[in-house]
Amino acid sequence: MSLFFQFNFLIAEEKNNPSWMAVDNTKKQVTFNLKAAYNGNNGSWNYNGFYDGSAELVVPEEWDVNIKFHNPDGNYRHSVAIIKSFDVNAVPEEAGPELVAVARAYSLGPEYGCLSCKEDIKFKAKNRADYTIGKYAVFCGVPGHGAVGMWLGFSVKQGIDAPYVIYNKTAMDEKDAKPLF
Ligand SMILES: [Cu+2]
Repeated sequence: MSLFFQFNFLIAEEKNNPSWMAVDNTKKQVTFNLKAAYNGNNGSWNYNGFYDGSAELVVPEEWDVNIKFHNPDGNYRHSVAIIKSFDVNAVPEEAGPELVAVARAYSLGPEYGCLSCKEDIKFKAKNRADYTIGKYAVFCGVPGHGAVGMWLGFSVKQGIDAPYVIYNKTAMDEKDAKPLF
């Protein structure tokens, strides 16, 4: 491990337990309540007020994950799809099931999204044999949404015993309303 990596690790990894995360350590289950269009941040294209990877959800490998997705908006469709991480200069324009990187980790028809809808998205935090780096994104698959920032980081990690969330406030505009902590 390089010194640079260690330094980065020390400044970046503040572990948070937000109000929208519920953990059952015995059952190895974590629930994330993700509300699309939580506030006006990023033109309302956000989850719980976060966008552009300003929150990263970190889950131990083999845990059961339930993303309780809620889009209260009746005007803009939104969705959730766990896709591979990407270069921020080459964000996918949309995401259908073919881009989903973790089995069953997507809402119904992620490239279409839904209006005024709720869905439980249940899956196991697993890395595929052909993709072991553990870095993903919670991505709104509706065309144009993820590309303008409607995504959060998502990581599957070995060697941790509880889920947590990392905030990266520098990814947000200082004029933004507070996200849900
Ligand atoms: Cu969206």
